[in-house]
Amino acid sequence: MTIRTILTEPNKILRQKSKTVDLVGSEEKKLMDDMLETMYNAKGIGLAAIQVGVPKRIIVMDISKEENKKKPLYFVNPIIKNKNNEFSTYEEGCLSVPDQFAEIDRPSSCVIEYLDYYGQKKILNAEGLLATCIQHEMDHLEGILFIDYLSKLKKSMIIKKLSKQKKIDRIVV
Ligand code: GNR
Ligand code: NI
Repeated sequence: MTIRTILTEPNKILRQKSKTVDLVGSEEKKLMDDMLETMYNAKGIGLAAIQVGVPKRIIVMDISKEENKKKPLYFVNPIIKNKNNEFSTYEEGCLSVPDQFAEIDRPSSCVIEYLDYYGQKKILNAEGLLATCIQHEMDHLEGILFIDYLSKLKKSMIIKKLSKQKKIDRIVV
């Protein structure tokens, strides 16, 4: 397994729409293994393939709290079958928007149909943090970031900060 580089905003690749996976083969499994290791290494709870520059509809997640009881989840070609009319608010962050956090409203629960690591069709009824995270990840598949839900002013301030930080990193590294 290999830790891959996580792309950060501003980066046009993050705005690409990811493509449906035809078959969950060895290449996809290797990608999912790498994504999981990359996510754990970055202390994240979810990661979409586009965040490592691969425009495939693949997501890995692990919302388990205990370090020694890992519960990796793999989602290929996820589709939202149903979502609650009620919303809940979570303070969201994103590995592609480093050190920035904002309260975002999303449907409080949803039903997801997807293929698992073995290409088997599954249905998941998600609520709480799981529902929030899967919706955040599925936004990545459409090229959407959580900052897109903020006011134009807040969003532009965040992008400006991140661009400046990138310039500093370039000089230091
Ligand atoms: O690690 C992450 N934490 C998080 C917290 C609240 C809502 C969504 C997330 S996902 C994020 C990892 C990430 O950027 N996934 O795309
Ligand atoms: Ni994210």
